[in-house]
Amino acid sequence: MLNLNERAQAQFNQPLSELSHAEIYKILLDLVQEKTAAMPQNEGKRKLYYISAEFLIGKLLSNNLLNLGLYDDVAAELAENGTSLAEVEEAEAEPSLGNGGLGRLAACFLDSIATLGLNGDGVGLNYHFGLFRQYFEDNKQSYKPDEWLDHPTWLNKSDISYKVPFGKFTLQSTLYEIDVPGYNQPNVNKLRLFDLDTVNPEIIEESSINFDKTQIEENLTLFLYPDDSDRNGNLLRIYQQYFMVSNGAQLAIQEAIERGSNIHDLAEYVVVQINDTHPTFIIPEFVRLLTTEHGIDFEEAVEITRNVVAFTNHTILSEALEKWPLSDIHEVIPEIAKIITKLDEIIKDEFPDKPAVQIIDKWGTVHMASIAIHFGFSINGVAALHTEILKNNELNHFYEIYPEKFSNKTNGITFRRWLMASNPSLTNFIDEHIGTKWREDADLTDLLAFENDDKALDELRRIKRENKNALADHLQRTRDINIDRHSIVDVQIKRIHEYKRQQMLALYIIYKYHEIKAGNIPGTPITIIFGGKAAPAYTIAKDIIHLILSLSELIENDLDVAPHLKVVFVDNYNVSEAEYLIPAANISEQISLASKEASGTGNMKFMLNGALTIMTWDGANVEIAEQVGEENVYPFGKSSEEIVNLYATDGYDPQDYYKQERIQPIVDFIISDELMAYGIPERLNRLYNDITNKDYFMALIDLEEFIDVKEKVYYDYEDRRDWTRRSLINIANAGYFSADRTIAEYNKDIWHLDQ
Ligand code: 26Q
Repeated sequence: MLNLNERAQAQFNQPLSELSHAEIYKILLDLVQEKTAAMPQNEGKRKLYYISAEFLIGKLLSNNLLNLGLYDDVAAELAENGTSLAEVEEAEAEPSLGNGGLGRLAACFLDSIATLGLNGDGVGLNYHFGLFRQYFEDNKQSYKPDEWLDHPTWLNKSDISYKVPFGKFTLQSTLYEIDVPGYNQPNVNKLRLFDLDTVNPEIIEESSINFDKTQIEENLTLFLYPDDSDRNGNLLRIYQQYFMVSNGAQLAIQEAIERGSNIHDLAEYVVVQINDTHPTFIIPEFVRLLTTEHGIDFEEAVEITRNVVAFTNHTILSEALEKWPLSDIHEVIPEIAKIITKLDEIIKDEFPDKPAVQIIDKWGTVHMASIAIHFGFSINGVAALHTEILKNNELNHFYEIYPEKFSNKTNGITFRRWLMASNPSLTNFIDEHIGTKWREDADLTDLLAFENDDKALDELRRIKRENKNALADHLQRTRDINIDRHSIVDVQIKRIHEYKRQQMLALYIIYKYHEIKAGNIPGTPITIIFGGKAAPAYTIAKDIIHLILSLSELIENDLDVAPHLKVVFVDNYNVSEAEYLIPAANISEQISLASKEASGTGNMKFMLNGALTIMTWDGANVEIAEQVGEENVYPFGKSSEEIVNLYATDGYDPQDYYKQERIQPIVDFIISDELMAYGIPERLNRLYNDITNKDYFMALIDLEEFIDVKEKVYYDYEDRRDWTRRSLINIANAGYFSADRTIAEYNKDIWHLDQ
């Protein structure tokens, strides 16, 4: 018994049953904070700093209760008092500290690092308004600041603070910390978020996300990825990145010295994993700190740094590989610009005939990935296919020099959040059928024994139905959206990007709309759900949102079609929305253009929750098919080799596909009068022209095959028993995608922390 009622009396002078959700939330927040504050930190000579621009941690109450072993007791006491954790958690604001997969991966990793008892903290920034809060108006994406800090949070203010010297001024940081307990572990780690006391929300213009980009003291930690379409925006990003890494490096060095390092042996005490290139300035920053603050000569400082830093790459898209003009770096951080120039000289001396591996190119642009690969000791990709493409294509010049630095670490997800906390009915089902050992080792294969057990399959169907009801209630309560509770739930949730091909699913919707109009009624009504944000400066991505919202409205208003097909775009998609959507889904849309999705992690969450995957041969989809068997997924589309080859030979022309009989009317519908009644001509025309003339991410190349596979999927769903059987097989084979497995691999091959 936790005696929540006593706490209710002490804190609010009322019994628990009289308190609001927000008040109960506060009680539970305090309870958990007291527990974790009393737990010792993980220890060990060597410590990991996982440094990342994003930590998409989601709400923490359920997850922390679960990891601390308090979940069942709290749930029981709340039930006795007429409420539930789900209701209480509605009062928690989701921290807005991330954007997509890279940020959520960092959060899953923190959970696994703590669960494996490893000595490792996260390091990042405390963005006051996060990315942005997305809402829809006139079928368009609009923006608000995400005011998550106005609610009670898990942040604890520390007394740690560092001076960060920019060229023109010095800023003093404040460190906030969030405790990270592992599952059933006696010790905790921390997520450490640096901030600036002088940040001033007042500088944001009324009902917008615009602000004066030159007021660094006031704007530095306002937003994640502030608009960088002009020079001041670029400079602000450099200010942010340097502020993050300078604090991180100073923290790592100080703590290493406290644990006994004499600085020369820093690499025995510290390993820094940089999450994509955003924290790459930590390399020259270590060199600066070691030389100027700790009296080490330049050569040795470079050598020490090289043994401390490891780099994870999350993309092969060239536009996402960070490059900065040296002059911009010089303007913000002249000392760092000088060190980068010296590092570049080392590389130019060593590899005079290899311009592809240079740090500073002939236009004076600094390639951040080059710094990370030359001056880190490890580089890894995030899925087997992705790592092969890095080695053989994108980063081949580096692989030839440093084959020993390259490795693959296929991504994973924490089963604590993505199964135990978000899908308690399925969790109970698993416990009842195979016991609870899977909670430790993620091995679910014993479920395969129930493949033909009618009782178990019926139970599994009932769970999916319940989760659909929970989703339907949620959409109804939060957005006044009504979905058919008996429909097949088909979901694509991820950042909006052409390579992920939300537009291809939109084109399929146009196809299906006309099929239904023609009288071909699907056996079961279909609900297709999208969620995701478009980067504010990414015009085509915003046009894709507009197309989907316009289609949704058109279908809603068509009384012939509406009973059979519904299209929902969930606004402000985030971790909390995912926790409703994924357990309810029947179909997982993983349809990126082959070779472009580094891994995907949503794909793993859907599989674990019993959805069947429609997939291209891309990222970790390849490994999902390998684990579950090709007969239990729905693959289609061109292979990554074919696509890589098409890019190399400039061999794709959308007109070749547009002219196909089935395709042309679908694409033309984008600019039809019918759709224009709900859409904006400028946007729909722009998207139409892009798809028919450019289609850089080849939405049309796989459309024929996609339509056929979609039709097969809906047809197969009519055999509920066999569908549920394959759903069970998917769940049973998801164990490989546990982040605990991924983290064990990082530790064995890269970090070498004591356990
Ligand atoms: C780059 C240049 C300038 C400004 C911003 C950026 C930028 C910002 C965010 C580049 C990349 C990102 C985010 C990338 C991301 O989320 N990648 C995803 O990482 C997941 C975890 O490894 C993978 O599963 C996904 O496949 C990958 O898309």
